[in-house]
Formats: sequence, C-alpha cells, structure tokens
Amino acid sequence: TGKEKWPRGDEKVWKDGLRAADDDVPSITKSIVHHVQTSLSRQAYNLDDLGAYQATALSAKDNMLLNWNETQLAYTRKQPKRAYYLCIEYLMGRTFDNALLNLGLKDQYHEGVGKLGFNLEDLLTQERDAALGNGGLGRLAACYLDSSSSQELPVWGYSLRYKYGIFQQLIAPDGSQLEAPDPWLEHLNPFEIPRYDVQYEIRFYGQAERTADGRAVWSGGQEVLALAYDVMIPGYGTKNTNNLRLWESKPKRGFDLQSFNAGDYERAVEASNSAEAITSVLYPNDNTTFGKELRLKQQYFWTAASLADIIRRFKSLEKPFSALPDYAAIQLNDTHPTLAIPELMRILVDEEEVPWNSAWDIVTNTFFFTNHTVLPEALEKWPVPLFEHLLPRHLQIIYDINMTFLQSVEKKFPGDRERLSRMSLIEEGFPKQIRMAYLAIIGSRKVNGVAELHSQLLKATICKDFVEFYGISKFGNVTNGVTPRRWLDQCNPGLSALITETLKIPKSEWLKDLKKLEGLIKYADDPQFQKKWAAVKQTNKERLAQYVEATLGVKVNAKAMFDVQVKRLHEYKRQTLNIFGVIHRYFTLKAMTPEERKKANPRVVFFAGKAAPGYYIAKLVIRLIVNVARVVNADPDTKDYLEVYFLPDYSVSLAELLVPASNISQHISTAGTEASGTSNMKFCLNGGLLVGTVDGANIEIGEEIGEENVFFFGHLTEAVEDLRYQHTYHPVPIEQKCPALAHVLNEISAGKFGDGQTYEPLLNTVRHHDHYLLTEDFQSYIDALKLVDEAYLNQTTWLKKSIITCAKMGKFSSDRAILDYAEEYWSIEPLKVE
Ligand code: B1H
Repeated sequence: TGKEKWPRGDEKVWKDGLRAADDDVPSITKSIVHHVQTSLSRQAYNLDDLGAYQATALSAKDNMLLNWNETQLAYTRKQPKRAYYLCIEYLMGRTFDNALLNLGLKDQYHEGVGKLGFNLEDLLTQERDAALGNGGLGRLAACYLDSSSSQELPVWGYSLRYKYGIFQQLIAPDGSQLEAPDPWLEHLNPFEIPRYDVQYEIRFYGQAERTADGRAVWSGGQEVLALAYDVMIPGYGTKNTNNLRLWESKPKRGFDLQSFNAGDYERAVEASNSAEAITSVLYPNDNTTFGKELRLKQQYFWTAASLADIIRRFKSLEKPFSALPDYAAIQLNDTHPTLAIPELMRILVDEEEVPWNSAWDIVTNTFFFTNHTVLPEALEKWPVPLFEHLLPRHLQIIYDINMTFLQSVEKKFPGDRERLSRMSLIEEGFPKQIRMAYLAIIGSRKVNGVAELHSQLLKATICKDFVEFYGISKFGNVTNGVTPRRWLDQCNPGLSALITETLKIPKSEWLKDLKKLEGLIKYADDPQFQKKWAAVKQTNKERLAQYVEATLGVKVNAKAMFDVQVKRLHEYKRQTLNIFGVIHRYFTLKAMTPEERKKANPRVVFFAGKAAPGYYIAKLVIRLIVNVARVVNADPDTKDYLEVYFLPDYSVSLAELLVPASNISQHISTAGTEASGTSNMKFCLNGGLLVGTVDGANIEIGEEIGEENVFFFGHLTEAVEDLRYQHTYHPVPIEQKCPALAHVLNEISAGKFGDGQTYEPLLNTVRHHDHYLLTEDFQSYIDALKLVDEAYLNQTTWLKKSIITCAKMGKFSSDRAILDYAEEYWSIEPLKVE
C-alpha cells in the first residue's frame, strides 16, 4: 500500500545485516571460501578448477548484486524513462572475466585466488559460453547491454532462457559439419538469478470472441507459465548494473490430474512437456526465417511475458496509460518481437479498456524498430491459418490495424490499388501471409537500419512505399558498434596496456571515450612504438597458435601472416570466394620454382563459423575448406608459404582469441548484402587490416581510417542488379569470364580435394546464375590479395597502417551507438547510481 513501515522490525538490525562489497583481497578470499563451504557444500581438499571457478564466480556475483540492487532502487525511486531492448538472441559469451574487469576487481581476485592455490586464468576458462544467439544480431545486443550500463542508461534487455544454446559444431572425418546439443546449463550457472516471484500466464490457441467497441475476449486453449531469470549487466567503472531478463516456460499445472488418476501417465505429462518445449532450444538460423509453429510460440511467449512485466512496472507508477511513451521506449530488434505490437493493443483495448484509437497512439509512440537485413529469405512472414490457430485474437487485431491503415493510404493516394496491395499487412496468396516487417514499420515511432548503406537500401526497397506515405523523417540510421571493453581491453590486454602507457591517460578514460585512441596517430611512424605494437600482435598470434596446437594437434607457423575469416557460413558472405582464392594461391605456389617461392609472403588462413543445420550449400563449403586444408597442409612444397585451418565450433570465446591475432581479416560479402557486419570493427580495433567489399560498415570504416588503409575490391552495390540480370539473360561461360576461377572449379571437380562429385551442387551455384557474383569479383579479389602481400612485406608501412586503423576506430564503439539510440530514438537520459 506504500503506507507500511519499512523496513519491518528493527531498522538497526537490518542495517547491521547489510553487507559491503568484498573489494579487498582478504574479504574476497573469505567470500570465496564461504561459497565453497556453503553454496557448493564442498571442502578445500577435494576442490577442482570447476568448483573453484563456481565459488569465485559466486563471490563476484555477490558484488555485482549489490550494485544491481542499488541500480534498480534508483530506477524505482527516480522513475526515469526506461528503454527495453527486445531481442530473441543474446550472444553473451563468458561473463566472469568481463564482470571482474568492469568491477575493477580483476587484480584483487587474481591475488585472492592465487592465495587459495588456484590460477585465475585457468578458472576463467571453466566458464561455458552463454551462446543464446547465432551471430551478429545476438552479439550486437550483448554489446549494447554492456554500453547501456557503462553509459549509465536505464535499459533492460528481454529474451528467452534457452536450455540449449547454439549447437556445438563438430567436424566429421570426411570434413562435414556435425551438430551436437549445447547443454550449457548442465552445471550451476552462477550468473543467473531465478525470480520465482516474477511469473506470468501466457495463453495460446483458444477462441477470441468480439464484444463491443473493437474489444474481444480471448479464452480457452493452452496456458503456460513464464518464469523470470535475471542476468546482471555490470557497467564499466560505474555502479550502474542493468538487467537482462530471460523467460523460461513451465507448465501451469504440474501435470494433468485427470489423466493421471485414470492411469494414463503419458497423457498426464504431455501438456507439461509441450510447455517446456517452448524455451528448450534456440533456432539455429542466421539471416533466414524458419516458419515453424514452435518458433512463433517462442516469439509470442517472450513478447507477451516481457510486455506483461513492462506494463506491471508502469502501472505501479499510477499514471494514465497515455503516459506510457513518457516512461517506456521498447526497441524491436528485427521483426522477431513484432507481436509485441498487437499484444500491447490487446492489453490496452481488451484488458485496460483504452479506446482503440488512443491505444494505437500509445503503441506507435512506444515502439521503435531496427531492421538488420535486406535479404529476402530473412523477411519474416507467417501463414494466416497457422497464426490464426495459435493467436486468434492477435489476427483480429492485425486485421483491424490493417483496415485503418489502408484507409489512410487510400486517402493519401486515392485509387492507387496496387499501392494498397503492396502495403497491406496481408500478402495475398495461398495461404495468405502476414508481413511482419510492415507491421513493425507502421506500429513504430521510428525505423532504422544498422549502417549508412543499409539504411539507404532500406529506404529504397522494403520501406519505399512507407517513406512515401510517412515522409523520410520516420526512417533513420544508427551504425552498429562494438564494446571496447570486451573487444579490446579483455581480449587483448597487451594492446590495452600499450595504449594506456602511450596515451598517458587512465585506461578508464579512453575505454569510455574511444575517440581518444586518436592520440596514437602521432606515434604511427615511431620505430620504438611500432616495435612494441608488433610485439603485442606477435604474442597474440602465438597465443592462438597454442590454442590450435592444443585443439587440432598441429603446429602453426606464427611468423606467417595470419589471415582470418570468421562468421556464419552463408552464401552471401562468400567464404567460397576465400577458399577458391586459397586454391588459386596454392596452384600459383606449386607452379613456382623453390627460388621463386622464397619471395612469397607466407600466409596462414583461418576459417571458422557454423552453418545452419539445414543449409546444404553452406555445409558443403565447410567440407570443401576442411578438405582443401588437408591437401594443402600436407604438401611439403608449399607448406612454408601456405597453411589453411578450419577451427571448429566458433564462439564468442574463440573470437576473443582470433580477433587480436589477425594481421588481415576478410569481409567480402556481395555488395549490398551485409547490412553492417560487426567483426570487421573488432578486427580493425585490434590493429588488423581489412580486405573487403564496398559493403555494410566496411564503407564507414574506410571513411574513418582512410581508404589507403583498407583493401577494397569488387563491384559496387549499384552494379549488382544489372550483373544479375545479365547472368540470367546473357550468361557468359565461366571459362571466358574468369579463367582463373574456371581452373579452380575444374580442379575441384576433377577430385583434387577428394571426390569431386560431392562438390558439384556447390560449384553449380557459381556456374549457373552465380547469384552472389563470384565470377564477377574473383579477379579483383585476387588482385587485392596481391596488394596485401606486397604491403605486408614492408613491415614499416604495414605497422603504420595497423596503428592508424586502430587509432581511428573510435566511431565504432557501441557507446556511441547506444547514445544515438538514447538521444535520437528513445529519449532517455543517463541516471548515475551513486
Ligand atoms: C543479421 C539477422 C538475423 N541480420 C534472422 N539479420 C534470424 C535474421 O533467427 N533468425 O530468424 C537471425 C538473424 N542477423 C545481422 O545483424 C546482419 O547480417 C549483420 O550484417 C549485422 O551486423 C548484424 C547486427 O546488426
């Protein structure tokens, strides 16, 4: 009631019981031992690294919790407008190291753990990645949470607590990808807090009966419980600790008592199994939709629970609903949470009795929508029959929204029937389909893309009619960013220390104001500094080489140039271009005399990345890479000049080893296909140079660091459409168009890398149609790699490029990006927790 006395009982007793942070070594060791003894119920004499990790992590969690509590208290008291980031994936990776660095307690923990006879670095590797995401989209969400806490912005994330994250990738003896489950929760997860007091009932199926004034009653069907788990997000150098709330699905009643009593035990647990299935596994697709009912169930379960939570919090403020947009901004990260739009309408209209038009006003001032791809296969559409079965009330609401919307289009463009059918939320056909992107556009206050080119393309394609209807100001751009805490300080401590020593300012200053890296420019030519810079890179390369030796059992030549392409396997990302280039290089080296070879630039090419389990061509690419590696690495003629590795089971943690170790990284998508890319930013931030197409954020990286420091190649976006047209209507044989590539394909066919027959379906994608334009870009790709070789042979100019690249990456901090969202979109302000 707010009138009760707080705290209950004796205030002094409460105060005496409050604990302070364990921030000196003696309190840290004490708290670790306490957790060993009580939380784990174990003893000093039988404690292994896993147990020691768990106890130490629990101790760090206690420290984070104190900050978390204060942060949430400050939010409750000061009632700032908050932003909610709805993303169906969060690729968090490991938490422990990041938490210690952000808390500023790593040295103390290192010492404390040492006193207990353990090595902190060993304990850190005991933690399993939280891999609740596929690729860039999920990792971006994780970087944004780090930045929101670090910039003291009141932001919460919402997602699902998948029992199994992205599958574990294994490579079979024949080189093909195998998938195994990722049971990441099989041991204690020290960083999550179950909130048994935060549960909501979520309905599926049933029937919706319209009553009066556009309202309806939705009843029957299946009810499932959503249980909250909280993950703390510590800010860097601040107490502010935001929250990522993950929902787990549970049966509403343990089991069906009626069937149980009738002796039908299987039937009795059926419903509970189907409830638990909702959050059991992450869908392993990146940049493609997978129109399965269970996926739609996940989307509704998550958005409905999150909205119930947001609305409950808003209602505790006792404000009229019209004030919702003053207290909450909800970011729809891609179309996956678009159901939040009809769901908020349902809550407002059906449950809170807000009139339809006022409700729509509230909705369209609360939501913001970010699109992350223009690939047609990723455009989410749901068949009306499936949707109606699962969410009958939401279909009615979508139809009502559509009717009003199309009336206003008709008003603005009278008689333009084609426009109406283009812009309708419902696509005609068998079956009819709901266009989720359009629903997200019309239900949101603003829409943005994730890099300049991508945002331009959006306005010219998917959003074209909507730009004409709403005007251009509804459509913007926020170029992606990455957190320099994880992607420089944490993964590359050597470089971080060198930068701090050189800039002569505290680390905490440049890590939160990344433009300060520009202070390095004046040392770019300094031989002493270059030497130190090169030494850091060399150490990182050796660290990676050790990892490769430990996992693959092979010795890598760490003196060679390290050339890295790591990302999801996708045709548009063109790992094919890279592996065909490797084969071309191999043939070229083979054709040389030993004397000629001595002048070549030795190169180690690393690949890593997962293919969606159902993506046949992408899986063939992996198989080809592995088998090319097998042949090339076994050839004594070329061994000193070329090695190729496919590192299995790419993850955030593996990226933290690869990113700091690259001399060059490849971002070579067909122009106009990669919305932004974010690993390009990470590699450059760590002083790796970039070879890439004029696509996504590569372009802005080039603008920032200077085109002379990037190896650009390939056709531009404007050319792509024409080229594809020609491929379809005036195909030129590949032998004529690109003899070098034709030779590579023929040798693969001929069985140079194992049975050629295996690869025919892959090779045919290039021979026919060539949708991703390999035949058009191959020669200029090879030429670019030649320039890379020449540049690398002159280490002085190379190091200068490397230093300038890092120094000019300030724009790509996720702090800049999140502040853009905060100011230009959400209208939220920092709130410092004292
Ligand atoms: C990106 C996705 C994506 N764009 C559908 N779209 C998914 C789409 O499970 N699904 O259904 C999953 C992922 N992911 C990536 O987002 C872009 O390809 C990158 O270019 C971009 O950097 C990243 C972050 O904006």
